[in-house]
Amino acid sequence: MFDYVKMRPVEEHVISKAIINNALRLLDDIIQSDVVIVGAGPAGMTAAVYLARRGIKTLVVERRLSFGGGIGGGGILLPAIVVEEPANKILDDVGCKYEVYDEGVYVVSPAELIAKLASSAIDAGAKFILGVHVEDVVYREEEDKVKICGVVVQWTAIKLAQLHVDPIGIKSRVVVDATGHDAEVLRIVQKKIPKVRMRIPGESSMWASLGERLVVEYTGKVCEGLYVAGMAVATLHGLPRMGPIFGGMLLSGAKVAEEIAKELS
Ligand code: 48H
Repeated sequence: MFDYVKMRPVEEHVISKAIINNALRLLDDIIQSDVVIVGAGPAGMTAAVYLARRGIKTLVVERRLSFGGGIGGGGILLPAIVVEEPANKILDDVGCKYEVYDEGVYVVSPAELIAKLASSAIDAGAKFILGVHVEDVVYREEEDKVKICGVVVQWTAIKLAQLHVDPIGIKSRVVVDATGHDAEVLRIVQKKIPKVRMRIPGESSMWASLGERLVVEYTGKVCEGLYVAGMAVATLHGLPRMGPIFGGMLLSGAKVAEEIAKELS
């Protein structure tokens, strides 16, 4: 039992100093990472699990103050999502329970999936910063070839307040666009670095099984330093959407981690 009477009194300035010291140490560390993943949805968090488990210095930046992206909405807000094989192996890997609904078709609690993906990534050593919006990329050009070398970030609160505050740059060997339907990083590159010749047709209408297969198939490198995973793959390649089935998102995250690990090794 706890001794509820003997709570240690902590002065306000001590609380503030503890936060400032720790947060600045973290920011100083992550400002140069191997991989920056933009978006803490199912694809981004799965990629973070498998990158960090390989010992790769991984940072996830998420504009909201919470994990999970589209997982939490379930299907029309009903608290269940579907995962198909072989993505159940990823559920096993992060310790997320599931029920068998049909052969090779599983039902998962959105809250548990969010929690298990996030805690597995953190336990493996990935760092998360919430409330941070990626508004630009850092790039270099050598011999006519563009390389993405990092991201430019701003606090989401500053963005929402529409204040003019200059952002800061984070250096990384690889950036992953895991921003979901909007494919925000790819759209930045399309708009600001025309030399990459990015064409973004946008996702197509629903065809669950085809969308799931093709999202995984087309997951991978977009140009030097830039990879894409999850729903952003459908946006980039004009693939069908799939609704509240998440095997493709998880496998896409695992695949992008595998490909990046090969490149960085
Ligand atoms: C920082 C950003 C920025 C930014 C966005 O939407 P997500 O869940 O993306 P995926 O690809 O992991 O999963 C897609 C899935 O949730 C889904 O929507 C499906 C399967 N739909 C099928 C259908 O038919 O509709 O997560 C993306 C995350 C979110 O948390 C955003 O807040 C975040 O990225 N994000 N973070 N800077 N510029 N843009």
